[in-house]
Amino acid sequence: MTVSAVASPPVVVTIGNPNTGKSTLFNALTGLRQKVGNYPGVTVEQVSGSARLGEREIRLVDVPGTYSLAATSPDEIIAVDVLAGDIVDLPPPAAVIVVVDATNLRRNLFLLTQVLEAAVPVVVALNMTDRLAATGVSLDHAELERRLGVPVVPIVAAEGRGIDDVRDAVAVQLDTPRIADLAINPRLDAAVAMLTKELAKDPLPARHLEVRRALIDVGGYAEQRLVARHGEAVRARLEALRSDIGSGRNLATLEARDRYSYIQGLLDGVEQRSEVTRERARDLADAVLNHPLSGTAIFVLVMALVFQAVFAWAGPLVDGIDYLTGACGEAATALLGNGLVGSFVADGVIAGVGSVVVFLPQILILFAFIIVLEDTGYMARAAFLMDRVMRGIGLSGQAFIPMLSSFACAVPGIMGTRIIANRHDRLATILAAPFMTCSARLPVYSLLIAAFVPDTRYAGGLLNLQGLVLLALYLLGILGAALTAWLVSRLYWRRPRSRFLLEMPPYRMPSLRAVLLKLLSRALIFLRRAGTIIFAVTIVIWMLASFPRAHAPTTAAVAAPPTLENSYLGRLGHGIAPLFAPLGWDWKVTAAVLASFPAREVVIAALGTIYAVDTEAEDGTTTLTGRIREARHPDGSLVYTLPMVLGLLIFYAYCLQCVSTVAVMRRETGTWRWPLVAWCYMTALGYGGAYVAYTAGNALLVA
Ligand SMILES: Nc1nc2c(ncn2[C@@H]2O[C@H](COP(=O)(O)OP(=O)(O)OP(=O)(O)O)[C@@H](O)[C@H]2O)c(=O)[nH]1
Ligand SMILES: [Mg+2]
Repeated sequence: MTVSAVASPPVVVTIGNPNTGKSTLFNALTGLRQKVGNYPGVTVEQVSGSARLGEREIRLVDVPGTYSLAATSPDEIIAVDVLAGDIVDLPPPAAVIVVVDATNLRRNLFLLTQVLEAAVPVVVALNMTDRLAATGVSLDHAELERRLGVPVVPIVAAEGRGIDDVRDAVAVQLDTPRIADLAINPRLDAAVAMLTKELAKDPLPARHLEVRRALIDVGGYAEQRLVARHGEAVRARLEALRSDIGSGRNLATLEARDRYSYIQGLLDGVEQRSEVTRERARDLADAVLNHPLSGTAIFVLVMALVFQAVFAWAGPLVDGIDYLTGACGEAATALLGNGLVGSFVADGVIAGVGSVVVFLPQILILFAFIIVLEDTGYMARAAFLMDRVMRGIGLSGQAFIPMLSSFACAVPGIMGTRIIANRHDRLATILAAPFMTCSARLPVYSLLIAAFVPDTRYAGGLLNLQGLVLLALYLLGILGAALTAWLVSRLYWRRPRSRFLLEMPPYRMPSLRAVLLKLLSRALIFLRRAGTIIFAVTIVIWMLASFPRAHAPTTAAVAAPPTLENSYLGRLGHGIAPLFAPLGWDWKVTAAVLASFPAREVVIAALGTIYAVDTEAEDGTTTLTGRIREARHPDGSLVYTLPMVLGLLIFYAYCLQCVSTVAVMRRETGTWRWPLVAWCYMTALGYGGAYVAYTAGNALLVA
């Protein structure tokens, strides 16, 4: 090291099995708010933040969970790369915190023993110790620490207990170099040492860890990397060493056998299990929820109730916000007058952005349910149930969690596909994900439903028609996703092979604080979009709708606003309208839909602004719902007829109107090909569906 080297903070990584609380610990140590959830595969990329250990600062890195260093899926590979120091701009870790689920030690220690084979300081964070009693396990952690030779710190990350002990232990370990002294298979260790030495002459020397994986995992990630770096000769060398060590037996099988017998020895006398009734309750609940019949029935019931709530509970709140934006608009007009500024604030900003913000309550209600269902562990049961269905349409069961996240937004959904190891399965999921009804579609659906679907109630008020229609639209999205996945898997002539490996998380009482925090972050995402992209598009629409100003022939000072028909927007809209006339749209709908291609909820803001500017259509109603109900074609017929509205809903269910999704598809597939294919395919499907609904609907109405 040169003297001039500026000390950048040492890197410490939290590594461990999925769903063990790594991100929870990371958040506690850094004060950040990474996503946490009660199912495996929540974290799919590495995230870093700084944390303080007394005087000292460290750079803490959170990575996706992995069961083994034999990484196969893109998210697991990230964990291994971070550990090996193979990430650009991220130095190799100076210490590793292995987060271990105390209630599931046997499986968790598998990864730990692999990490211990690297010469890096290790602290074991023994998490979930609050659940030990409930699962009937008692642990002698001091004895475990003695046997492992590295600090074992019992913690409850979710409640912040033991976090300072982790800080102290890491601080000590950072100053104590550790030699890899774990010897599980001496012959393998010797071969690893030998090959590492042989490859050390190359400009990019190989590390022990990587060589070990390359030897054990035939054709795996590590082998491919070694061959890419050191040439084809390595492959033959690996083969020779493998048959040497294993005498013909599979090294991966040997590894599992050796490690588990070592772990058996470690835990003997450390872990005591006793029969506990809580576990039996869990088994009973699982039997009911995972059963194809009772499980499906409960799932459908739960979902139906959730969608009821979206309309039933949000009503008063939506009315309140609607009233407020109306009042704000009127106040702005009263204050600023009917001139350019007044119109800009009232018709542009308030009518546009306000019309989208109105939908915040519904989005929050829907997410409150989804978050609670996730945190209790119910969603993982639903995922298990869907396994057969998913495989039937050509998706792997692992696709469930990414598809589920897509109900919020396709962007995290598509990133979540990193847990899928198989490339084709992953692609099918990426292409299917944008069909799931994201929260940006909810406002569009909700506006049209509130305006055109009567609030009829059934079953003594328990079910209402509006909620059922909304549920149907969600099912329409799922249908589109299923069709797409099926098509993709057909085109590739293959079916997913991998059995579903989702591990059942425990049932938990969700904490109010965690639920509220997640809701807050959803609300902020929504409002941020309203304040940026929606705001910007609204201004553009308002300008296009308010200019050019006609210059009065006399000396009158103020130029008169154009009629909407004669504005730039009107001329543009009229120009493009013929393209969408077959769907029954007038130029105003066309203009609003086109404006919403970058982000679909913009359509609401655009309609809000267009109808607000359109003074001729003014007839006393101030809400957007009222205005679209009254909108008419030049010949006096209503624009929003039932067939047209159905078509519009289908258009929004199927079109890929979201730049962020296109961008993340590009990033995750590494080419423009797939986002382009998806965009054309989805737009064609949306237009086609809308056309069929409109023409068939009209034909039925006439008949
Ligand atoms: N009972 C209990 N629950 C915990 C504890 N720590 C975390 N959890 C919960 O465990 C679940 C998983 O936590 P995460 O931090 O998302 O786990 P992770 O290891 O980052 O998971 P992946 O990113 O999917 O690998 C969440 O529901 C947490 O609230 C704990 O000490 N006790
Ligand atoms: Mg995580």
